[in-house]
Amino acid sequence: LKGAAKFPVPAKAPVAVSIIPWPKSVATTGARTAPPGLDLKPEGSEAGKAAAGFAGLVADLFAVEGLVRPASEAGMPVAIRHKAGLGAEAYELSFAENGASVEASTRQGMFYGLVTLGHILRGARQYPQTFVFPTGGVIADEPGFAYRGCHLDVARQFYSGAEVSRLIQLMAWNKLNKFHWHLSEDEAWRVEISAYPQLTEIGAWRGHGKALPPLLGSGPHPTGGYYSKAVIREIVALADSLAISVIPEIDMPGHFYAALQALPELRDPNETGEYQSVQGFPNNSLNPAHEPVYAFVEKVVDEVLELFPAGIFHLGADEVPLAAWSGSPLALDMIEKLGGSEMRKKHERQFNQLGNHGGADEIEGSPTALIQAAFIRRVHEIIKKKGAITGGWEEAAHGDAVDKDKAFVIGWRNVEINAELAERGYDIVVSPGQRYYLDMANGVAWAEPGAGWAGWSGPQETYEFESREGMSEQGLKHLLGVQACIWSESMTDRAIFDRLVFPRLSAVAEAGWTLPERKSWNRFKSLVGTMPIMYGNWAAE
Ligand code: TNX
Repeated sequence: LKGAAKFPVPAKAPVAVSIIPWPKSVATTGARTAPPGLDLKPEGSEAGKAAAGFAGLVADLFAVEGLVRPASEAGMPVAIRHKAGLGAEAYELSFAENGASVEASTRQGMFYGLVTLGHILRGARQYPQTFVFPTGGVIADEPGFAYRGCHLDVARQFYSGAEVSRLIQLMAWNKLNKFHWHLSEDEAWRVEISAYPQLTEIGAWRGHGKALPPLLGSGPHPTGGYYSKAVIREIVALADSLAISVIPEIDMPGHFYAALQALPELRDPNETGEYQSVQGFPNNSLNPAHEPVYAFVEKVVDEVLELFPAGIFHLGADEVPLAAWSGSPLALDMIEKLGGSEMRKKHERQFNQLGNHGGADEIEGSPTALIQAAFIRRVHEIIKKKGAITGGWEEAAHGDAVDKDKAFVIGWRNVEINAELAERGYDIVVSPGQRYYLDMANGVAWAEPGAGWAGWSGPQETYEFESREGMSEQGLKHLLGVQACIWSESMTDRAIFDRLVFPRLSAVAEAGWTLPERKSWNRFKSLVGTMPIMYGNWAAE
């Protein structure tokens, strides 16, 4: 053929393996045609669990590819066994002419070794001109951070249990290990609480006579929904099989409108006037001065911790309006008790003078902050009493309301806040809106969906952000890791979700796993096309 020379097939395949996030050390040798599926040969019960988790994962994510062979068919043998002395999530993956072995000291490490092998196999199979399957050598790997999270806001849009499971599977394929589940908001309450059925009967739905009028708030989600305890248990078990722990969030005291519509008795009965949240919700915050609130919170904490065995309760604490409770006699009395009559005067009918505010710095030293900190302290004590750790957004650190050794906070408003909080001794997870909020647009092109309050961030900007930068040696000791946050106001359909979440989820995952000196945008860019995304795979319930 005459024109054929113009499009030559590469004579020799480049020696490259496809892995995201990139491992600590890759010393593989040789190249062979991708083998048929893997024949997993676990030794011992932990190895068995890792193998089962992996086999289930690839069966769901890559149904037609058959990465793991059924027992009846011959695949490439993969030994999975215990090896002492490796770190909690570390593994060693060794290759031979016709076989591989995965060694780790934990089930998690074994699972990650298998995931790496799965990446290599898929790459070599699907792009044989680009990626190889090794015949020798070792990949020795472990993550740079212990906390590698992804958060999902299921209030602004409802995601079915199947959709949540699918996201968790994609997290596992990226070696993310913490699923932060944002279960309550102004717009909706999404978790079954037996003691208060109204929370979901009313608070999970909008429309006539329900928590929200159809058009108030963000996002058209006319039907709503919630997770039953049975569904949550299934999802938590799935996550566990994929080395992911689940962190539930009940956002308090702000962002509480739906629950307050369901349980109006939680309001100060004598409250007057209207204050607004930054998103325009009227009187949306749980009142720290109303005593029945604490019995309610204790019940919720109880039931939630019973559902989520990770032993972490994220209490939210973000964006309490500056004028919150300014028309509540109970709150004004509390402010006076804690801060004197001047404070009380400052707060009285504040809603007439000030607009909408969110963020810790804006409320610092304000009357609102005073009683918000008292609220967080009390809820923190409830959580501690149950033996659990408290999570919170950065505002939870306001007024030093939580014990630093029993809590962690997530910095979100800017890229500097994390260094400040770490310096003050808080364990922190880094999730700046500017880089890790996956609802922010990918760019400024006219057709890009997404929000813009924190600017835009393309995959490269997200990838290249380095959370360790600007941290002192002391601060680095408190840096737990990184988190991608999927806020859902913009996720009005699934194509938009995919456009916003992928591949930036993988970019954050690599930032969480791969040491800064091993990160490379060019390598990441050349590999990321092999990563599965949600598109086309949303299972209906
Ligand atoms: C700020 S981040 C919020 C959320 C919004 C998000 C949108 C945070 C703790 N609060 O309520 O969904 O921005 O980007």
